[in-house]
Amino acid sequence: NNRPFQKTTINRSYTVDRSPKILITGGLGQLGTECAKLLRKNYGNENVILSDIIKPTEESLSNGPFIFADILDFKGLQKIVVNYRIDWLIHFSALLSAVGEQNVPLAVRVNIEGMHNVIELAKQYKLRIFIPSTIGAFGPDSPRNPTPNVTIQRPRTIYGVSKVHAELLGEYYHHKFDLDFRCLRFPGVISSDPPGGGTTDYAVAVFHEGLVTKRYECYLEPYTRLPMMYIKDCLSALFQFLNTPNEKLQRRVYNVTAMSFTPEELFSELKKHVPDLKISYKPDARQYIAESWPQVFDDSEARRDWGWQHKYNLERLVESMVRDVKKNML
Ligand code: AKB
Repeated sequence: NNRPFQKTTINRSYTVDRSPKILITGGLGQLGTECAKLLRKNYGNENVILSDIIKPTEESLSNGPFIFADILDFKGLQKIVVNYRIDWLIHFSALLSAVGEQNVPLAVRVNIEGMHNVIELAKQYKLRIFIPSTIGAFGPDSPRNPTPNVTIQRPRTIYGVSKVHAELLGEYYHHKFDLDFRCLRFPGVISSDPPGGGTTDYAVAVFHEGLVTKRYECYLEPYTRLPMMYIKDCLSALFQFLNTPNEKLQRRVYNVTAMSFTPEELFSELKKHVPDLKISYKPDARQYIAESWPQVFDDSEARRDWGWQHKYNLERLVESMVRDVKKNML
């Protein structure tokens, strides 16, 4: 292993001459596998444990440990933290916005009860804990263009409500118990791994369906502007933020983004690569969700406090996605 020797601040109280041991929950969702790859490159394969309750693919098993972990089972989580000597927890398990509306009781269990378990676990074992939040943590009363870091948050989805709850509980545990809670509000993330159940997913699905069938029926209106970012930017924000010393953080929850576009703007960029692509529009309930969310996300505080910078604009994003999806199709 040719990783540089690292001095790592494991939590506020101690710095050790070893890599942190990291557990990723909900590891088989949109971000987990790629996130594990990035962290393993930096901290070593054996130090990053991917977990989920669903069966892994060959790829998810390919470069490091994968284990079963149910976020609703507190004792099971304790066992993992102790047995693997976990230092950092990255908590991806969640039902996204559209699918959450279809099964509210399940979203309450996974997004709220599950989060209660991991945050309590992090407090008990003094873990650094990262929980992603989202543009979905805002609602129709929030300013939409731009949406600043601190403003009114009255979301109208259970997903949004659960994320505001996570933000507030994390901040509270930080102030009350000194928990090293960190949270980024992500926009729609675009990756070649399919997401599932989100409102921004059209911007992923169009690549998968469009490149194969040359057709795509969009469930949002052509003019619906939403903040977005390419997965590489999303994961580098996460990595950089996780490694920012506590003294630099002015807050525990930051907006991050890269760009904002409408379906129409994305499709016209994609048509440069797929000229015979046929688009039609059939808006559904997800339109109402999208219309209550930010159009332009103000992430100036993340840029100022810990140097966040995105690399991918719309043109580079489309170029990379076409390449990634074609590679996966072969
Ligand atoms: C969703 O659309 O639900 C997610 C998100 C923006 O958090 N992709």
